[in-house]
Amino acid sequence: MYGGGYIFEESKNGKSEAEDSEKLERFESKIAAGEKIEPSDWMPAEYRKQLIRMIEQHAHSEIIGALPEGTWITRAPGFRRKLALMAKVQDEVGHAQLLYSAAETLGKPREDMINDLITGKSKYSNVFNYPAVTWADTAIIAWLIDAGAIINQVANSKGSYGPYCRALERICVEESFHLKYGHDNVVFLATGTPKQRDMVQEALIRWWPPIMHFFGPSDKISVHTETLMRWKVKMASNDDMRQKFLDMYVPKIWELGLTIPDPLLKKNETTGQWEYTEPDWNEFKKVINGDGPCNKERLAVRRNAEEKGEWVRRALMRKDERYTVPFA
Ligand code: BYC
Repeated sequence: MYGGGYIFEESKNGKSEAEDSEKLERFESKIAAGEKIEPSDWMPAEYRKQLIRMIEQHAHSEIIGALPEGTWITRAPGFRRKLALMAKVQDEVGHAQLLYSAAETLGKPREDMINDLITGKSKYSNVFNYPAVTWADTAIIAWLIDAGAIINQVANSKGSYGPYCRALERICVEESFHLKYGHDNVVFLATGTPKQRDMVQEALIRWWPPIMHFFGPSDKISVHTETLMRWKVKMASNDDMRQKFLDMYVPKIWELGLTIPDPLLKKNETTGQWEYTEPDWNEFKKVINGDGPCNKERLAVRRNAEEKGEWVRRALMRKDERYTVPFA
């Protein structure tokens, strides 16, 4: 059972509320002590449900996230850029595999997760529903979206669920390479010809609003933050992660002489907080609910991959006599 709405996992098995409360207390004190929860440990059904939702969405984001950059492999400027981009895209798909495995430890089969992705039931990161119009868009994705992802993942790798934290640690190491690759690309363009500079500036203008959305809705309207932070699944709120990103990357962007398309963006030296134009949360909701510029295209590609790859899965799972190796 992975999707039940029960507060106490074992209430269905005839355990008394008192026993459940004891288990909940033990579970919460373990988390408070900084210990990891492992798949075979008792956990409240709501914790399981929230983890599946979040890890699954994260896995989908990696696999769909490979697509905007992936479309540039054939058009990368030069052999070295092509090799690096191929390796990055391959890494992102590998991250999805790690994350699907982590989510599977909570009881949801991978087939169900993929099915929920391609039927539009599950969400994935808003940012991947926008097109990579020019090569410079791939540079901005690799630098700034990977930077945002690292801020989120480094924090959450210190969280409470063992398999997710271990997957995040490994992912962060690879993401750091992606970030360096992205930064190198952006610096190259920003210090290049006027045309290259314009390209990267235009890409930054296109990607800034989705990047501000990337960290999730503001704390005032976030639905899950309170529960997730109480159980140390999320180690920082959406606004705190957004602030950290602005703190680390706005100076680096300005250093390159690029303009961020937000006239209100500035650090309030008294509060130490960045002030910015409130992101358009209606646009965000539209995009995460299937109505962004590329949602249909992204899911169509995934659906096609599922259909075309079915024979490979059948062969590997030895479900189809026609494709099994006779003497294996
Ligand atoms: N996009 O209550 P809230 C990568 C949804 S990939 C879409 O604040 P929560 C990369 C949220 O799911 C790495 N939906 O939620 C790959 C919820 O909807 P439901 C991507 C979003 O969970 C390839 C509703 O809004 N990183 O780096 O507390 C190439 C209310 O939100 C988004 C992850 O996936 C969003 N941005 O916090 C390059 C990190 N934000 O489920 C790079 C893992 C919110 O109630 N996820 N929603 O229908 C998280 O850390 C958290 O889920 C979030 C949101 C911080 C994103």
